Amino acid sequence: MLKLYNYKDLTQQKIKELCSRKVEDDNLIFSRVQSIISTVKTDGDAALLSYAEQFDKVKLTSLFIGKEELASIAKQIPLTVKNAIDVAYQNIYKFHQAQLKTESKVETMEGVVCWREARAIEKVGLYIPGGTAVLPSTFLMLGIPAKIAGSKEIVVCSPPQSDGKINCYIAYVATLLNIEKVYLVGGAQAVGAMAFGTETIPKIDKIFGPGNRYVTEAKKLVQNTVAIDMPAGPSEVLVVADETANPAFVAADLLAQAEHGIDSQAVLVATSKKLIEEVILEVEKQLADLPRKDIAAKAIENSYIIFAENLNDAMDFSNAYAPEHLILATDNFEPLIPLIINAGSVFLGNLTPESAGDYASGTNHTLPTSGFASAFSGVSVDTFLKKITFQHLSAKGLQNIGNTVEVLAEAEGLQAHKNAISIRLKEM
Ligand code: HSO
Ligand code: ZN
Repeated sequence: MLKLYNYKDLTQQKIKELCSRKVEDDNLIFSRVQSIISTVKTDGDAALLSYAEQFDKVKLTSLFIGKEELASIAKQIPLTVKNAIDVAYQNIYKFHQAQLKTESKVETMEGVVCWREARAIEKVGLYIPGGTAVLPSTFLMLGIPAKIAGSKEIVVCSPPQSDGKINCYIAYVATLLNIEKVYLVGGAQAVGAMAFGTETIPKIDKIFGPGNRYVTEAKKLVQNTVAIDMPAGPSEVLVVADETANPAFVAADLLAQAEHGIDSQAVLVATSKKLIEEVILEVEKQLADLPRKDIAAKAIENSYIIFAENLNDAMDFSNAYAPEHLILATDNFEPLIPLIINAGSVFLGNLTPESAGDYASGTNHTLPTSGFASAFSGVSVDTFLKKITFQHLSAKGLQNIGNTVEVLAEAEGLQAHKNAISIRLKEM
């Protein structure tokens, strides 16, 4: 069950160990993924069809589902789910729409004007996982910012079901986003196909989306050819709690994380021993009733609790861990906000579960894992944009800046740079 540590007793070495995400030997996955990618690169569609037989156990007659069929599959969606997806769509859309900002022009010297304009990455590839859990929510989280950014070509890959189709949730989200086609390709082969292109699947400029170890390894391997959103690992949560936290709520949050996969991690850092005892009991109680209890139990084995004497220590540990999700399970969360240095997404107070952000509050759930929250942001509209800088010099501007550039060019020994200024100044 959950291992318990006392923060005061932890050496720097032990903290480092607790913060390092365990990954088993990658060599086998690496060589398999390498071979899949090179086969897709050389054999194109034929490789994709054969991998579908091998991995998805389905003989595909087409590598994609077109718009009309998507619309007809989408009709099977139960009304309650359709309505829930509609609410999530609106909230995610609203939050991401607000990220589109134009920057003002800056006159750095009289006559010298500089500014930035955003342009969408034209061709983007979205990977929507299938496997043990099909995640239409991930489709919303990637598709909505792509649309808002204005990406022209949105290539969507998702593994086929055993009937060679996709489920009605994915189809419904595709219709909401006005997506032309969903390609029936999963795993490392999907990443290879989008990175290099095949007869059917267009080559894209940037790949987005989470996935299993194979997908993640594949994203790492194609980085010489395409951009990727961020390095991804198993999902994780860290809950900082004090005596105001509700043990049943905390246990539910830890288990929500644990059910994602056996290598997910759920960490509790609490300042109350009473709360810790109650959370341990609650985790056992709630776990017993979960349909995915086998998965969650394995992830819980891989998780731990730390007793910290105060919230400052708790926040220090959290920053060292750099969690993908940070839940502040305390009524008094305001003073803790400025103490947060590393986290992907933060959930404030006892009534804000991570699940809200996973699905529907508006924030994105594609977030940096494995400690990458120390240097990466989650997916947003920005992740689908490039920012291009512009500048314009008027005659006055050239006169004002000319000498500075000439002197610096001379100092660097770059005469041609200097000439590009001098030749113009002479004309004036
Ligand atoms: N917690 C996952 C996102 C997710 N949860 C999708 C449920 N569905 C990674 O942030
Ligand atoms: Zn989740």
